[in-house]
Amino acid sequence: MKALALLTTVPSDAHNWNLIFMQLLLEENGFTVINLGPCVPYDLLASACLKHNPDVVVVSTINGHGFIEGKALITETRKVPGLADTPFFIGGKLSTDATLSHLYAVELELAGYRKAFNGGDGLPDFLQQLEQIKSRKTTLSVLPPPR
Ligand code: B12
Repeated sequence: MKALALLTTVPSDAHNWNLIFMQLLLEENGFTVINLGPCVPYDLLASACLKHNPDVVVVSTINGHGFIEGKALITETRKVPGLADTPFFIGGKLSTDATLSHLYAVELELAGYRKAFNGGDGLPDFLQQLEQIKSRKTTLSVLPPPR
């Protein structure tokens, strides 16, 4: 069975070509994708995670509010029982100040993202992370069920 990626963005972000790009990238790299579309409220994301139990959650945001709402997103979602360990990644244009975005990325990782990326430069690293998610799923699926 393919690994499942839940693709989302922050509540204020109305852009969607970035989401289409990420959906195609994830699909080309062997994932089934549920794309929640633009302007996703935190509670909708949490309920989608509980319903679909994704192997990874990918947040793509480019309107410049990612460093604020992305932090609120991970803080809110981590409070939900059952969602403490799901790997979350965030990327795009995290703020309107490109010179500060790498610092915001560190802040987002401290808040709970496995990794935060700025722009397209992080894509090779991101793809490596996806490989790890896929191989973990393969390993788990061949292990015998717990007694
Ligand atoms: C098209 C566009 C729009 C369209 C959106 C149409 C649509 N259906 O999506 C419209 C006109 C509606 C629009 C509106 C607005 N926009 Co606009 N928009 C753009 C524009 C020109 C292109 C965005 C795009 O589609 N890119 C194509 C995708 C494929 O590329 P990408 O998003 O950059 O994604 C790449 C990387 O960021 C990365 N990536 C993305 N997500 C992720 C996730 C992960 C995990 C990883 C690893 C990588 C990654 O990979 C992708 C490929 O390299 C950009 C400027 C630009 N040239 O980028 C401005 C831009 C994003 N918009 C901007 C703004 C400010 C707005 C508005 C607020 C304007 C306004 N005052 O109303 C509104 C937003 C409203 C809202 N609530 O969000 C700013 C954001 C500011 C910032 N971050 O610095 C930009 C950068 C323009 C600018 N230079 O000021 N916009």
